[in-house]
Amino acid sequence: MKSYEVNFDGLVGPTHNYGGLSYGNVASQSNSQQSSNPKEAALQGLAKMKALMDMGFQQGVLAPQERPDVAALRRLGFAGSDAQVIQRAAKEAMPLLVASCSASSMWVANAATVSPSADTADGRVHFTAANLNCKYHRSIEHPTTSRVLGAMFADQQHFAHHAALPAVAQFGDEGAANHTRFCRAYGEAGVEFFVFGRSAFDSRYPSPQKYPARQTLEASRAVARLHGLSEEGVVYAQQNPAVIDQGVFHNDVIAVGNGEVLFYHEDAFLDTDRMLAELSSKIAKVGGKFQPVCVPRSAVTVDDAVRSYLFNSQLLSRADGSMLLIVPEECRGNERVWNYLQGLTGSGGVIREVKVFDLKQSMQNGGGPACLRLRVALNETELAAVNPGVIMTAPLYESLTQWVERHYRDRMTENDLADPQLLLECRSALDELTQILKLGAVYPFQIN
Ligand code: SUG
Repeated sequence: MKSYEVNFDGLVGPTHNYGGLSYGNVASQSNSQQSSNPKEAALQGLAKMKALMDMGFQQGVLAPQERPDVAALRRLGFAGSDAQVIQRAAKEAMPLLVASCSASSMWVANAATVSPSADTADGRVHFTAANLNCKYHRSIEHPTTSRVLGAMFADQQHFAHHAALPAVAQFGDEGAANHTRFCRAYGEAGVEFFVFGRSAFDSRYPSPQKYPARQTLEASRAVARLHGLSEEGVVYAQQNPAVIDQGVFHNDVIAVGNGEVLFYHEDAFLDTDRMLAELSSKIAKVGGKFQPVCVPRSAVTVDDAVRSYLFNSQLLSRADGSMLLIVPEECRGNERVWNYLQGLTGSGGVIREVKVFDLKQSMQNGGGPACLRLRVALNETELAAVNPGVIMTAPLYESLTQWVERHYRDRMTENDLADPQLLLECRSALDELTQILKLGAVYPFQIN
């Protein structure tokens, strides 16, 4: 049976703004309070989805969330009508209003961890929504994420959904951004690679000194258990705490894998040799030949990687077995990175081509091509069981583009977030979106 990697990209929501909310994420910190352009952000994302679809890749779309999140503000004690809740929060606690307006759900690599059916004990595709518990503005995403994923992958014969892990730092879980799967073919058993930043219960693992390590070993192990993965099909590795302290807040800022290939920076991991040996032997057991591609620090520094987002790229398999790397424009702007990429694609290795995309609006908050997509490996039968409303087609691209043109503002600052009119605009846009994507009622304003 045929199988595919389907990339579901997060559609940027109408409140996209630069709130400076993510300590440890260099771009979010340095662009704090700049004015954003939600319309451009959404169109940049849609252009990437369309381009990948046109290249013959399977492409889907994941809906944004209801923002401002008035219900979250009510839980923090702001009362009255919806407009009053927003006005009171703006007056008394602007940072909380900003957090409740973040369009951060666009980075769907953090929406969930997904294990394909070939790896799981019950033969279903498993999803665990990420609790994103390290940052308040992201911790409020998972209930709606679960409803949206449930509406996209509704067929219980093929899809199993797990609620987010307990919402405490000891189980901090950031989803697929710290998870990679290696396999020979998408429909065959693979090896799932979980990268954690610290251990909550075992002091033998070092922690970063400056910035938070968002993913714990205990969270990764819990997800592997929930998904019914076998010991032989899993490898755990620790991120180098020193790179977390340089702004590598997720593993997908310093490594990306696909098929039998791991493209990573020399400084990405602790105990790299042991990790490579374990990956190699476990991948061999499922019939594959592991191909690590290490980028030396002498060619690209960690700082170059953080600024250019070289590793936050999409590594895609082409029909002839070679691979294509989708990188952000910022890679072309960095001479060392761009030279490295020219050498890489010209070397006759597995990565043959690089394609560049302008995702500046998302990049300025620390979200590159890989952050914007959730990978779901599906066989033909499972793909047919996905809600067809969320699979990208030329007509869907047209209607989403027109929907963005109709509903989105082209400028957003902190003052705009305090405008109660914005809430009404967002709700009417999202109401229409659920009809376009055939999701049914998934937003709090539609179900309460
Ligand atoms: O969680 N930025 C996101 C970026 C997530 C990137 N995802 C992956 N690497 N997979 C984060 O730090 C910034 C929001 C703001 O500051 O307005 C933000 O949430």
